[in-house]
Amino acid sequence: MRISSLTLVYHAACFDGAASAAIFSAFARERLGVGQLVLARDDYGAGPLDARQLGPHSAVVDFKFSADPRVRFWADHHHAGGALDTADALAAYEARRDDPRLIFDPGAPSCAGLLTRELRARFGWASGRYDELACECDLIDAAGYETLSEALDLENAPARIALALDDSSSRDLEHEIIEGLAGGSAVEAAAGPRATRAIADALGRFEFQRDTFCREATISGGVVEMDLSRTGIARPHKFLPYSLSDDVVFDVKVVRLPTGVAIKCGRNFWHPLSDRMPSIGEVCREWGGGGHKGAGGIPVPGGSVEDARRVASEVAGRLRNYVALARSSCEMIDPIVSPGNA
Ligand SMILES: [Mn+2]
Repeated sequence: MRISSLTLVYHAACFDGAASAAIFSAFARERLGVGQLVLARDDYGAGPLDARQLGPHSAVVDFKFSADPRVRFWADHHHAGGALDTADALAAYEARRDDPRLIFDPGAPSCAGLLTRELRARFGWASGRYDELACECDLIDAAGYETLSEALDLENAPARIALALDDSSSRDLEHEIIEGLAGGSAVEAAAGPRATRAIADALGRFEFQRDTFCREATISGGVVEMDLSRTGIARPHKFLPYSLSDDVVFDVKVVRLPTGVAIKCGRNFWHPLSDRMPSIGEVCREWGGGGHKGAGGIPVPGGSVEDARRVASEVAGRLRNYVALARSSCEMIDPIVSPGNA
């Protein structure tokens, strides 16, 4: 079947979303004979997929499914609660379970990796030029770095593009990058005019965050606390707070968002105690928030900065208890590593 025009919805402000869109657009042109591709963005903040932007033939990558029959293709790796977020979407997915055009694996580290594998297996579309990009996405989207310094290394093109996308809401930038990545080279995608500017700006903001964190952070008992509400930083870098000291297991930040003040929390996967810590999303749930094991948030609806700081210090207190507990049980379980025997 030849499709003259296809609308491609991708996960906005995300390297894996852009890479998935790049790979799928190549598949659509080469394999489906699509003449015109219309790119549309959507993001997880805002309920179900925005059906207003769908065309008669649509594909969705790295983003949630929709029961709308115009969604012909779908690929996602987000957990089921996010990817199939409504009863309608879930029922429509179940009804089309055997449709090879629906690709879902919540265990896949990235959607781009999932797409390259499955487009090859299901449609015989093998394009080796995206294998490297898919590996980069597996690393970046699942934060699969061996060390914190690898996670904070911004010398390579994929990491720089990811930082710029993370920090931007520009459709034009995303489209330029998607087109660049479709060519198969992250280095070239990073060299486009919009990307060059966006990367320089993002690196500047990254350094500003580093300085600000050093100034605002209080570290105690394995937990770093920061009030960023007066710094203009609404989207603090996920891993940068862990570089403040070797002893950071968790971070708890007060931020000011357009919707009000909120608390953002994270867990440092590279800390030796991390594996024995509870999911930070579960901890946030106790204060009315949510998230997953590595990152969580708590809204403070209608609250003041002081309210948020109070909640943040309660959460931080709880997290310090978990760290202390793990440290003391570590001494009991394994006397070789206990400080008393060092
Ligand atoms: Mn993804």
